[in-house]
Amino acid sequence: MKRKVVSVLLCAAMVSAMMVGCGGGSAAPAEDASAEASEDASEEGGTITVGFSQVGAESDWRTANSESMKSTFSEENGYTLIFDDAQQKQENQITAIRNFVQQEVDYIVLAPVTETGWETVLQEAKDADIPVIIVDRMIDVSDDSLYTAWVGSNFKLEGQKACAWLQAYADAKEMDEINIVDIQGTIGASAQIGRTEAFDEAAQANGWNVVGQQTGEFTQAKGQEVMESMLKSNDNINVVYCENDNEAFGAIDAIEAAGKTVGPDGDILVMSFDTTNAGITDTLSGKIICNTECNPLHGPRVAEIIEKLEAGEEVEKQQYVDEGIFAYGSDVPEVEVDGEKFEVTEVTQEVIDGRAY
Ligand code: GYE
Repeated sequence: MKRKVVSVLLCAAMVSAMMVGCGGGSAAPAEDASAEASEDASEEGGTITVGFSQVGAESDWRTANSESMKSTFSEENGYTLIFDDAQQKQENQITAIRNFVQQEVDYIVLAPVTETGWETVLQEAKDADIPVIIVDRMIDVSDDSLYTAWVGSNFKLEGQKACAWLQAYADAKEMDEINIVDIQGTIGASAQIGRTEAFDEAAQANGWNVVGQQTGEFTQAKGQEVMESMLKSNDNINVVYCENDNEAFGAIDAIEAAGKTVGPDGDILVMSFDTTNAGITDTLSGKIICNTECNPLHGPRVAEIIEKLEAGEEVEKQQYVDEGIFAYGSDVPEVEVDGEKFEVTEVTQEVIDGRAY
């Protein structure tokens, strides 16, 4: 993949020296395409250039994911990474992809903010013969040839595991009723669609009383705001299903500020997804009673796909990551979804210390 190295080196030098873009387009923030990296690349006789359009920096999960991508696609691993933070806006991602096409990168990696609206820009990448790898959330396109491969989580299954845990916990604790709020993720993102779908189905099947359902945009600030307003209008909430850890942190702040308590012996059970380090630490204390894993370490997985493509090998079109479910205490040792059993890990300090993120 040496053919594009010269233009990439020129581009990286231009971006770092003048903060302008290449090929007439506007500059994508190219924090990793430093002149230093370029010099090393030229010494080594060429690297693989990856343009990565990241959703944003909305959550701890996202930070861990960005770090995984940056440490994998490093110059010492033979890559030049052009990293673009889209600040949770699809239009920024579309601009970034167009810049990557102009810069003639070797691969485009896209973590899409929402599922729809990608046809036009991905057709442009296809016309330029640049393979596109989708990571984390999925895209909804009628033509599968618009991307080469996808790797990410089974978000519906994550939600189903979490909901199965709640019903089993409610049975074990003989809870009379479940008055539950769903603080959703970014509407239209696969992680929201899957987790909400599982929630809606479980609420209906188990007769939970859904007190409220509103997006918290996967952020702590919005999670707090939504929980505050839900608490003002409802006195009976006893469970909150947060679609990620950062929303849970915000919800806990709102609950405590309202003079209520969280935890196994408190007023409200807080559930969450991601199992980030801070999230699972709150599960150790019971503040987050159940935390369903969503693994952010996609860098090596994407690199494996690229290495196979470089070697001319076939790659799987879609790959799901294996994930666990973690809880405070051992009231529910396992959950069952569609006949399949999943062990629930009781969080201890050893469990936290033994994790990779
Ligand atoms: O759960 C959330 C992040 O798409 C899996 O996005 C990702 C989700 C993750 O903001 O914390």
